[in-house]
Amino acid sequence: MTAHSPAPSSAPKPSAPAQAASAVTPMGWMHTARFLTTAAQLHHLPAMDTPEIAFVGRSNAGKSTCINTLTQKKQLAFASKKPGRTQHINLFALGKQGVTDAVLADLPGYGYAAVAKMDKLRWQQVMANYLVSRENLTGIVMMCDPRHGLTELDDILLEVIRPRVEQGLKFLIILTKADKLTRSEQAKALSIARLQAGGGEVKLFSALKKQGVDEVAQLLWDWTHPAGAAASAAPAAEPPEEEPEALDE
Ligand SMILES: Nc1nc2c(ncn2[C@@H]2O[C@H](COP(=O)(O)OP(=O)(O)OP(=O)(O)O)[C@@H](O)[C@H]2O)c(=O)[nH]1
Ligand SMILES: [Mg+2]
Repeated sequence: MTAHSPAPSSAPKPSAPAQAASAVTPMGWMHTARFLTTAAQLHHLPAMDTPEIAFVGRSNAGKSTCINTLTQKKQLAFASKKPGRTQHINLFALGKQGVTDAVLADLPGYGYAAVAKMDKLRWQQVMANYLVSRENLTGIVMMCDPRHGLTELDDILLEVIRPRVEQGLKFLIILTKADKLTRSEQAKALSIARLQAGGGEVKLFSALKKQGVDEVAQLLWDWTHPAGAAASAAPAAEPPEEEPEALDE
């Protein structure tokens, strides 16, 4: 594994002018998402100074689906019923063309039993290096299926990122597939995850019911536009809605 520079002591600042970002609501901003690049290895990722938000979590937790739901583009990130669908770090740009003001990173999931041991180790190393050394990383969204709760691998990841979270890296746990839980199960899952999140944010989310979509979009906007966070009251620029994608029954 190649060596990487140490983590920066503070999160990067948004590079685009605040007034460019203020033209849309968080949801309208999400809908500007477009594919940027894909990389199998860390050193293939372009160095950027734009705030980046990484989606991490167990295989099949719903990371790619969450990105597609937030951006309202059903085939932006590859989602699949088969675990292990995402095998590269895929980057998506947000903001108007030419004024990218944030990047979403869809990462391969971990904990998928059918992956060969060497591939697992290689991938864990790539991901740990990414999380520790990606300089423009501003926030981490950990996707967790509340029916399984946080697993041992999630705990290891939390340990890896803890120093950066203590230095100001934003952190959110999304409890996915909330449509599979009753209201009381949702409330219980939320309180358990809040205890495990150590003061970090936790939100329920369902791609099927579009639950939590606005809240997550708002939070990611706030993370990447600290100075312009109030601008979300401005009129929305929303593209037409797409057909829903096939979700787990
Ligand atoms: N019912 C329901 N199914 C969902 C939801 N989100 C994702 N799914 C389904 O869960 C499966 C896995 O979704 P993905 O988005 O591919 O999961 P992933 O975390 O990207 O998986 P890897 O790329 O393997 O790490 C797919 O069949 C999705 O349709 C949800 O909110 N509700
Ligand atoms: Mg995926």
